[in-house]
Amino acid sequence: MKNIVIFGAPGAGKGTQSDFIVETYGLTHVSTGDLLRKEIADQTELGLRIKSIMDAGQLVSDDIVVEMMDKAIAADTKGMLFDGFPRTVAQAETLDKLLAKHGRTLTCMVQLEVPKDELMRRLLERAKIQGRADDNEATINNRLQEYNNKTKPVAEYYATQGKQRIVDGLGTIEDIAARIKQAIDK
Ligand code: B4P
Repeated sequence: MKNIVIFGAPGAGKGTQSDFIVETYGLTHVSTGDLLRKEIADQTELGLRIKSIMDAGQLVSDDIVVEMMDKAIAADTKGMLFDGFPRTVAQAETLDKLLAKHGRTLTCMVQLEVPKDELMRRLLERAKIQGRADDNEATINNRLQEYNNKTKPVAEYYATQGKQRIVDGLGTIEDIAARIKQAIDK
């Protein structure tokens, strides 16, 4: 059973490539961004609490996302693709513990590498199509800063474990998917 993390800066293509990975390996897709946005859309108590944090491009607290992941892992029987999680070293450590609790280990972490100007271009393009509240230039800059300060160290965490697979995230969606498959099957 595979358990995989897809990792990268905002706009690197995590959500986009997730569709391909879950289909190829028969995994359950869990996106913390999607789960959090659903809470906001449903106007739950949690949604009301996190809306201003996400609109400002900041990370939601570890406690909230960890609780969501605990439930998601407990409900899964197929193996999982973690999209947008972990985003801090504390979340990465917790993921190892949650997987161990269910007798699982992480197979690998796929890291999509895309230069900053292309990340900005993609997210501003998505803003025109989807109108997501956090896809504007000021908020994207905050999200990239959060990524550099809090999320990038997660890459080192997996490198130390020998689980990091770096993939060039530039090119067509199909070309990148082929590179990801090669990296996972290695
Ligand atoms: P996410 O939903 O994870 O948003 P994201 O980083 O922007 O990535 P996403 O998957 O949506 O975009 P993708 O790169 O696929 O997080 C949003 C917010 O939720 C965070 O800022 C934070 O507040 C909160 N959050 C989520 N998880 C959290 C956690 N664990 N802890 C704390 N807070 C958390 O694609 C971007 C665009 O690029 C798309 O429009 C796509 O069409 C395009 N694209 C993709 N591949 C392309 C390619 N090859 N060429 C051209 N365009 C491409």
